[in-house]
Amino acid sequence: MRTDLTERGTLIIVDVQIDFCPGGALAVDRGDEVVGLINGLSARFAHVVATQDWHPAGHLSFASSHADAAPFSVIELGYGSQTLWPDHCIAGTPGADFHPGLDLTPVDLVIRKGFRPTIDSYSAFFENDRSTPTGLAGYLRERGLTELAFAGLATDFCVAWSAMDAVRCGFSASILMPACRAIDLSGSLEAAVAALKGAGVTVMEELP
Ligand code: VGL
Ligand code: ZN
Repeated sequence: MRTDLTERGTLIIVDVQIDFCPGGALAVDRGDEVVGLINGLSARFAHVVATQDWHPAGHLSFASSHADAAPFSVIELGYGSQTLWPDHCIAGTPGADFHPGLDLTPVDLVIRKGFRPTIDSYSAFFENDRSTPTGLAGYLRERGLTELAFAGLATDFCVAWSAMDAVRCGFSASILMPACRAIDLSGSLEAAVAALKGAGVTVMEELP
């Protein structure tokens, strides 16, 4: 018998936090629109995990940590190129909280990322050196969870990097596009969607 993705799969809710919603420090256009859709999904998925961007003050990914650097400029760091962001999601501050409308009741695990001062972490699985693990792959494997669906913020950064790494780690991955919103810096959304499809991520234009 064919079962629905929601019955087999694990929903991974990416960074639905105050700073990524309108009015926040790194607001994603219409980012708050995902909240109700994600609540509807998480009530139906068998397993739910949420990620939380969680940076110390003075994090190396902040433009304010570099002399004369503008937010949204790109620099080279030891682990590769890094977009410099406005200060956001500082651990323990209100901006790092989940959106108040997000239903956390169905969430089995919250995984924080980006807490090391000198390395960013877009992906739920690895920091931006693409090799330091967050522990999420081990958690999912140990629980026998192999089929992952991603929703949240932002499509072209943390959602895309998470789904790419999921496939790299041997999971199957879908992105639920209606429940994601993008930052879209100089074509980053189009580039991300092409890369996702090339990597074998299922880009779903309708919700399951
Ligand atoms: C994110 C930029 C910086 C995201 C997090 O959640 O997509 N983007 N930190
Ligand atoms: Zn961040």
